[in-house]
Amino acid sequence: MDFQNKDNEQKYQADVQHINDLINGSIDAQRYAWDATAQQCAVRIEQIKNLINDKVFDDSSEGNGEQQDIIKLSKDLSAFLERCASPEFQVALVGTIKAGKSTLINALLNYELASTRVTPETAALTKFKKADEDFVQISFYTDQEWAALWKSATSATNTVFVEDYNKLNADAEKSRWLNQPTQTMHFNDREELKQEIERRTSSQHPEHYFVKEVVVGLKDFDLPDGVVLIDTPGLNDVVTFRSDITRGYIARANAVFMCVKGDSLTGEELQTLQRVFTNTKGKINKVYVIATQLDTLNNPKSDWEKQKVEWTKYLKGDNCFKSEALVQSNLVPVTAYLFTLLEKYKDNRLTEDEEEFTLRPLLGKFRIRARELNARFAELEEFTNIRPLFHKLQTEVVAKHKEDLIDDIIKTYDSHVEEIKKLMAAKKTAQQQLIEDSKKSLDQIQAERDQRVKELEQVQEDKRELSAVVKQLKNATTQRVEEVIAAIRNKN
Ligand SMILES: Nc1nc2c(ncn2[C@@H]2O[C@H](COP(=O)(O)OP(=O)(O)OP(=O)(O)O)[C@@H](O)[C@H]2O)c(=O)[nH]1
Ligand SMILES: [Mg+2]
Repeated sequence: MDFQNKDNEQKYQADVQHINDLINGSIDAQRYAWDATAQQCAVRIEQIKNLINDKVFDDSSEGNGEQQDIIKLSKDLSAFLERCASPEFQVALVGTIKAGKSTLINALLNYELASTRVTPETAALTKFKKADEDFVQISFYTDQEWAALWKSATSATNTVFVEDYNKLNADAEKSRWLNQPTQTMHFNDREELKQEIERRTSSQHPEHYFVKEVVVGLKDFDLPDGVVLIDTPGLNDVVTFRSDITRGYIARANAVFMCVKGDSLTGEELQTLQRVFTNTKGKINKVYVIATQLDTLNNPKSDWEKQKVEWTKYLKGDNCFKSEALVQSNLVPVTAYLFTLLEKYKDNRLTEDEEEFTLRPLLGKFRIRARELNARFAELEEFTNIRPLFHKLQTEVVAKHKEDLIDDIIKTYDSHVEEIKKLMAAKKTAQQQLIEDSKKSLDQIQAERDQRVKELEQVQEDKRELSAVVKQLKNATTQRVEEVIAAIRNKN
């Protein structure tokens, strides 16, 4: 571009340099160093995000509607970068209220960390993962999120949420917790850690209403780094705001364990199953239907065999697994509570009461007398099926977790690149128009030039030119984004 005003030319050059700095500047590629492909994708996206977030790209003064799209895109790109920086392979345990999700998590962790109860219990999403030391991290709702949750709770036909909230006098606690920054507590003692989780997630405590998410880091978590087990509130939670969060996790999860009580594939369960399959399109083989609490059947072994035939008829259908073979491998029966009792018995951690009134009556279901327990321990443990499920989790579900994560990152990256390309094409057309317009105006001003006083003429000329410079600059920015995209294409 030819400049008549030296200052304008300098400004233009400085801004072009600024754009180049944004692209080549201070990106911390080490954040994404866990994998070379993820790093490449993340650095490219971060370059583009820096460009589109910069003030030279801001069209708001022109009232351009595309600015909203840019803001949304920028948010999506930030979320993508977060995923690239701390990748999580999520295994979500979902199901209706009281399906036994938390009890199953405890059996898989081999420690009763998630709180379980006969009444609706898990209110906040709880994530378990491997860490260098045991910790609990609590995040709280913001005012805005709370307003949305409260609206959802008060508009629900079922009033139980509001009644319980009032009963626990939770409103008096509200200001203490909303908007609080995330808190992290480290523990040396497992029981203390357990109490902390209970205090924050159990429906018995008023503050649980304001807890958005709990992350539990465990030293002896027996799954690879990056794998996260997620305990979720029931999908039939009366507050749709909360069940919607769980639904979001189903869509995002890398694998879903859908817990269904072994004695009840009822209408509600079927409906919930349906929703899970709808939300996990394309990942059917990563859905596991876990039949829970088999010991509650009158005759656990033979009753389950009969139930299984019935369940299979439904699950092999087009709305679910679409194949009987997949049902055979992905329908897994468990008895998590019995497993935990047996583990405690083996390690002498059962109280006398638990042994007498909880374990013994259960043995009756299997026609095992108390004195036969040691001899038939292995048979009972085998029936709980927890170890085979854990083995499946290790070998089938998370064995290729890194590859799956990268696959996911590449797919998301490609879809973002498509989105960026579309937005840039629209923007470029608009900018070309603006440049043409500003040149046309310049000619008009020149035609009137002779009629005006010389200095005034010069001032207006400079102003026009400056305007053209700004437009040109925006064009240059778009051009650079396109160049980055072209580089991406070459990479592919
Ligand atoms: N007998 C028996 N009881 C079980 C089993 N699993 C869970 N329970 C009981 O069922 C009740 C509900 O279990 P939870 O694990 O809290 O169920 P949940 O799905 O996490 O429930 P919410 O968090 O409220 O949705 C508790 O009283 C458990 O002790 C099992 O395998 N056998
Ligand atoms: Mg629970």
